[in-house]
This record gives sequence, C-alpha cells and structure tokens, in this order.
Amino acid sequence: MDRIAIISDIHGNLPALTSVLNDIRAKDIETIYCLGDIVGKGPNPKQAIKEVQKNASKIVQGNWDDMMTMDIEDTAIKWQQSQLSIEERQWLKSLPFSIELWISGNLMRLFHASPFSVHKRIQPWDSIEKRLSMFNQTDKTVNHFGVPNVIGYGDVHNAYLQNFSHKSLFNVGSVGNPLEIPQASYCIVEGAYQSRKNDSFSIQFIRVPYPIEETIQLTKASDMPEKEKEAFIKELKTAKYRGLK
Ligand SMILES: [Mn+2]
Repeated sequence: MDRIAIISDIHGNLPALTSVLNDIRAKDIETIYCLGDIVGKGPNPKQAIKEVQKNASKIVQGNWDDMMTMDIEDTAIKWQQSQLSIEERQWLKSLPFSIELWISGNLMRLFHASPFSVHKRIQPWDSIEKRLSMFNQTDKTVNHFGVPNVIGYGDVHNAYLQNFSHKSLFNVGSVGNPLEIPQASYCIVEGAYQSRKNDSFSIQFIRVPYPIEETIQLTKASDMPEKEKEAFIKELKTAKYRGLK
C-alpha cells in the first residue's frame, strides 16, 4: 500500500511546519501534497514557501496564495505581500486548482476550499446540498477521470471526515493555524496509488504538538502590524477563529 501525507494551511507558521515535516519523515512517508494557504496570517511566509517547495510534490492554490498578487487595501495582506519577492508571488498565482488521483478504486479529488473557487468556503455543518456540491464538476476542476467519490480539502482549519451518499468528504485541518485543537493537523491517505481496483483505503488524522511559544516569539519579533500580531497569537493559543462564525 502507498501512503500520501496531505498538509494544508501552513500560514507562515514555521515551527508548526517543521514539526509536521519531522513527523511525516519519522513515519517514512515520502509523498507529500499541500492544499494551499502556505502564506497569510503568520510571520514567516517566505520560509514556508521554501519548505513546501522542497518537500511537497503536488501543491494547489489557497485563497491567501491567490491574494498575494491582488491589489487589496488591507494591512494584513499588504504586510504578507511585502515579505515576498515578485517571483514568489507569481509562483503562488501559478499554482493549480486541484489534484485528482485514483487510489484503491476511489477517485479522489483534492482542492483548497470548494470546486467553485479558492474563496468559496464550505463548512462541515453546512447543509447536505452544500456538502454534496463539493463533489461537483466545475470549469476549475480537472475532470480527467469523471466524478470523484472522495473529496479532500483545507481552508476551514477544522479537521473532519464525513461519509454520506456513497461518498467521503474530509478536511485535513491546518498545520499552522488550527481552529479546534491548538496542535498542528494533517492527514495520511493509504491505498494502492493509481489503482482503479477496489481495495482497502484509509484516511488517518494526525495531530502534532509543536512549540507554539516559538511561533509567538517569531510573530512578536516581526514587523507585522500590531493588530495582526495580537489576532494571530490569540488564534494560536485558543484555536478559535477571530471573526464571527
Ligand atoms: Mn487558510
């Protein structure tokens, strides 16, 4: 059986990313996919890009990655943009929308937020219609092989698995900005890679404690706007979203 580690939503949190990469290596897993939001919110977007480029073989775009080349009047976005070179920002812009693969007879599609847009969010508590729409074909998805029965994504920073209507919907959670448990989150999928033959298939959810205090110190030491520092540090400690739910 083959194993693929799926990470997402690093958000420039280097201590969390390092801890997760060490955990993946300790499990002898060689294939890593990343579901976007490498940058945004956290203090080390540049280093996060470097590590993801070095370690992940497939990477899709997140909403923050997309915003790095947009002209938006927002101090948080402007600060993140100021940390990156033109080349890094264009690389984020060029990232693909989705990944599709056969694994143990399952057609699995991976993307950041939903098949509609990196900016369109679907939560685990949304209506069944909304959750079923995660399996839709759109002009953004790859659609090489047909309609997927397994969807994996990031974006909501909330790891979960739901089985319904003969389908599986899972979220890998967030490496650098988890919003349920203050520990880094990622998934491992195990099955026969590129096999259309039905066989055993599993999704494992892993939590990795990491030195949060280090990330807090890196955030404090950066020249990020004070308001953004406070909000990010609060989210790291509490694992609660700063905005309204
Ligand atoms: Mn995110």
